[in-house]
Amino acid sequence: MSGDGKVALTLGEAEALARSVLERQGLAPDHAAAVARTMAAGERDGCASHGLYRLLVAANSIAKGVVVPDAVPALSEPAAALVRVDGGGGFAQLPFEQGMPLLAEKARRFGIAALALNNVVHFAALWPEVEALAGEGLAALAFTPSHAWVAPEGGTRPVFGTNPIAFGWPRPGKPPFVFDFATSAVARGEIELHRRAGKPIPPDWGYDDAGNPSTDPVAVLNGAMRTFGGHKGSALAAMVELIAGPLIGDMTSAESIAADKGRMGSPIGGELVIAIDPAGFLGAGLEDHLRRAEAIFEAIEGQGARLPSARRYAARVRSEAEGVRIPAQLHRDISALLGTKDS
Ligand code: NDP
Ligand code: PYC
Repeated sequence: MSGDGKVALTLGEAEALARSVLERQGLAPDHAAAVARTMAAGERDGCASHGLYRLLVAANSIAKGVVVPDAVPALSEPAAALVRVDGGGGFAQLPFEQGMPLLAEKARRFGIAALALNNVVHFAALWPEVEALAGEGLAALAFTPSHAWVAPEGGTRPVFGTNPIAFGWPRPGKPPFVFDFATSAVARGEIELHRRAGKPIPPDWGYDDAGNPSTDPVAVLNGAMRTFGGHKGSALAAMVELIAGPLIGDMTSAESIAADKGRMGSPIGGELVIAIDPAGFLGAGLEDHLRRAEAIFEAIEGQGARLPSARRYAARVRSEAEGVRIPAQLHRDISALLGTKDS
């Protein structure tokens, strides 16, 4: 441990630690490997709320029987341009990895294709998925409901999940343009990190259970979170409920939290991923039009604003050179899951 209360890990150590913990908790090796990859990627890219911290969350979901630890994903093709992977109650990472190649192939064949993940448990960020698709030259969108923790604008009682929306856009010769954010003011994981650190939260993140704005993370976790951007985030959150819930035959956030039955597990339900091959519309004009798109990014960065994903990519470069540093208390809590003592 270093003087600043952090524990340093190489990226290899971070991923191996995650895999060992998950296997020790009873997750089948193929799931453990896929889940560990996404957690280590989150830590690497400076996304602490969806990095190694999620080992504590995943361990709880395994221990409480929320997730099926050895689920075998089942892939099907409901229509020519559609892929479905039934995750059998397991974590979402392996079903996504198994569905993505066929999704990409169909997007190239038809110009646009969609993947529904059903019956999965979701604790993760969505950017690894849209970034992977954009890395294949496809534009991609991903949506998933979560648990009903978020009040609609104008109300104070939870209806929506934190319902993230992610988008990826391929850039010639550059890492993809990616954004990924909750439709709540902030991801719930961020409030949980404030609770762990004993820090107050901004008053516009949520309400206590009496419907009053609160800076106490525990009060807001027990009350209701707020949407981002008022009625606009509220409408987007409703859209995510619909297109990644009933549209794909899966749960809403209210149904997910009811199915959880107080176990405090990660959300259960579905995810919708849409992939679009720019060549489908553009044909021979592909390169010219992708170049025009670059002008948008230049206009943003040219005035000193940053692109979403720029922070992550910079963190990635740093982590690849220096490894990552996690809070010592988090390292202790993770080590406890291995049944070992850290020093
Ligand atoms: P943020 O509010 O931090 O927003 C994240 C997005 O906005 C990122 O793409 C980020 O880019 C970009 N961004 C942030 N600041 C700026 C800026 N100043 N200029 C330009 N772009 C900016 O994230 P959230 O708290 O809303 O969500 C965090 C994560 O939580 C997401 O990855 C999401 O998928 C995950 N989540 C998962 C859920 C699930 O059910 N599975 C539910 C809710 C959230 P950068 O990364 O480069 O900073
Ligand atoms: O941080 O809101 C969140 C979240 C929910 C599920 C996974 N992350």
